[in-house]
This record gives sequence, C-alpha cells and structure tokens, in this order.
Amino acid sequence: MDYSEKYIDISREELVSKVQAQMSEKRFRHVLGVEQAALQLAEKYGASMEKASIAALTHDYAKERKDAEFQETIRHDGLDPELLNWGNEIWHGIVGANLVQRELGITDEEILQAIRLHTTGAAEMTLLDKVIYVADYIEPGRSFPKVEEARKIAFEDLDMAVSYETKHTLSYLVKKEATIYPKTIETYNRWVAKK
Ligand code: DGI
Ligand code: FE
Ligand code: FE
Repeated sequence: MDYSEKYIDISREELVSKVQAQMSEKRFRHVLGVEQAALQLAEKYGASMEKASIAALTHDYAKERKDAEFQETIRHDGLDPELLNWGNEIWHGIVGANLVQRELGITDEEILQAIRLHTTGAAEMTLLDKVIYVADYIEPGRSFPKVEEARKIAFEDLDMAVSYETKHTLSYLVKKEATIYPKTIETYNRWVAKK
C-alpha cells in the first residue's frame, strides 16, 4: 500500500522495518497479521485503510520496552501518575502511543487514540478504534478456542465483535484473578452489560 504522507513521512516499507527492529520475530508476525485483518475490516466498514495500516503496524511498537522506560515516559510526559500502579500490559498501548508519536513522528490523534485503546477498549470508540481493537483479537496468527467465532462475528457486525471480545477478555482476566484496569470495566459496561 502507498501512503499519502499525510500521517507519516516514511513509506509503509520503511515503517515495517522500523517496527520489525523493535520486536521478536513472533510479535512482528502478529503485527503483520493485525495489519492484514485491520485492512479487511477497514475496507468492509469504510474506515481509512491508510490509518488502519499505520495504527495496526504501530499498535504493539512499544511492547518490548523495559518497565523503567514506561515509568520514565509517564513522568516525563506528565501522564496520569496512577498509571505507575500498572504494568506492561496496560502501558504498551497507553504510554506506547507517546513513544510512537515521538519516535515515528505520527501526530494524527485518531491513530494515536487507536493505539492507546487497543488493549482495553473504551466506552466511546471510533470506527478506527474498533477496527484495531478487533483486528488485534482476530488476526490470522491468533489461535484460541473461540477465535473462529470471533472472526465470523467481526465480518458481520463490528460492534458485536467489540462486545464478544470484551466479554471473553474480561472473563479470561477474571479467571486468572488479574487486576482489572478501570477502562476495561467501562468497556464492559458500555459494550457488553445489558441495559
Ligand atoms: O499486545 P497483545 O498481546 O497483542 O494484545 P493486547 O494488547 O490486547 O493485550 C495484552 C494483554 O493485556 C493481554 O494478556 C490481556 C491483558 N489485559 C487486557 N485488559 C487488561 C489486561 N490485563 C490486566 N491486568 N487488566 C486489564 O484490564
Ligand atoms: Fe497489545
Ligand atoms: Fe497486538
């Protein structure tokens, strides 16, 4: 795909190499899978394919950074200090978006927000946020028991796919007795809970 240079001043190929340099081969394959799924969803639902490609390629850009770098970024960028109570799973999107902005020069707020929300979702999600959130869950490399069902729903009704993913992620976290990030609960209340 050719980028218009509106959102990033390098080509897709150059972005792919920069992303590859940040992560393991396995995670890089995941990222390419997310891009593939995101492009299909963007095409089906009418989101920007270029923004979907850039957000998908960068969504896990910071995932292999050390905790100390995230902690330093939270302090340096003046992000909510409450974030310091969390860990890589929550930081790599929310804090990672700032590293993407700084290091790759991406300033488009829609792209940055899709990166920020990709792990937890949110009560309010744009079409691009949903595309990235769902693509991350259904990309071709994912293999968990209900992934085929999630893929089917994703191409029938994107909001239902957000709901399906949120419900299953939350029940997985509860089963593990993981600490639930408040935004994850907000996502559940908006997209899953019966009104
Ligand atoms: O980065 P990926 O592995 O591609 O996927 P992701 O960013 O959607 O999720 C990363 C991890 O974050 C995954 O193991 C689930 C976890 N997670 C999602 N919501 C929460 C969470 N972990 C905690 N502790 N609390 C949450 O609310
Ligand atoms: Fe992630
Ligand atoms: Fe991911």
